[in-house]
Amino acid sequence: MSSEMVNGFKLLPGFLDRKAASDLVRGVAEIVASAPLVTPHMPRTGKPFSVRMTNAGSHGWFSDKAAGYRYQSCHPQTGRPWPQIPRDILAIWRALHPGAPPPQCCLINYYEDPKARMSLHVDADEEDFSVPILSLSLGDTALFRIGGTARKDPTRSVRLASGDVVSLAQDARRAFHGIDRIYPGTSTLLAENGFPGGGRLNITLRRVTAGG
Ligand SMILES: O=C(O)CCC(=O)C(=O)O
Ligand SMILES: [Mn+2]
Repeated sequence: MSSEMVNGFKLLPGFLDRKAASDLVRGVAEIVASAPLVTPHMPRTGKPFSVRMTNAGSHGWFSDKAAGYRYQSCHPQTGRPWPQIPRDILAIWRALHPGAPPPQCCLINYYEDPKARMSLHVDADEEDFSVPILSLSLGDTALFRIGGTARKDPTRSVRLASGDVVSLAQDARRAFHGIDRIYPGTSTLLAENGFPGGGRLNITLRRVTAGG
């Protein structure tokens, strides 16, 4: 079914060149060394996510069976505060979202399992929807799907390759989206930069609290 792309969706193909992407992946490897990747679980059902996650920033997103979706200031296993958001990531945010308050959450999703995916959802745990979300794709290509602000709205699929950047503003900020699949072996970026299992990393930057 064809449909208009939801307003506020912006794709910047190849925004990050190989050098910038390699530097980012190495920065993520450093974050993972002090804040290990964790498997989140769905609220209530306790079903595990197929991606593993960690965070940088003052607000880390996490979910488990007992307490559900939330932001928290510390890593759920180590109890330590999340590492700071790397400067190169903050610079990308400033370049693409000039005038916006800085991101508080740098969520890192690791799609290592070739079958890893993320079901259709809205990023809705933030207080402020006026600030756009920025999403960086690194490593294997993924099939991203985005619809409208209602679950029944038609969706469009877009391939996100390594170095692609997506901004979700306006209606797209509240739109349903997800990752239907990754294409294993389409990039060597991760394997060459500290992630021997290869796969795909997604870095999602969000403003969490209102004001600022
Ligand atoms: O992996 C992606 O590109 C999407 C991630 C996402 O939607 C999220 O973490 O909320
Ligand atoms: Mn999302």
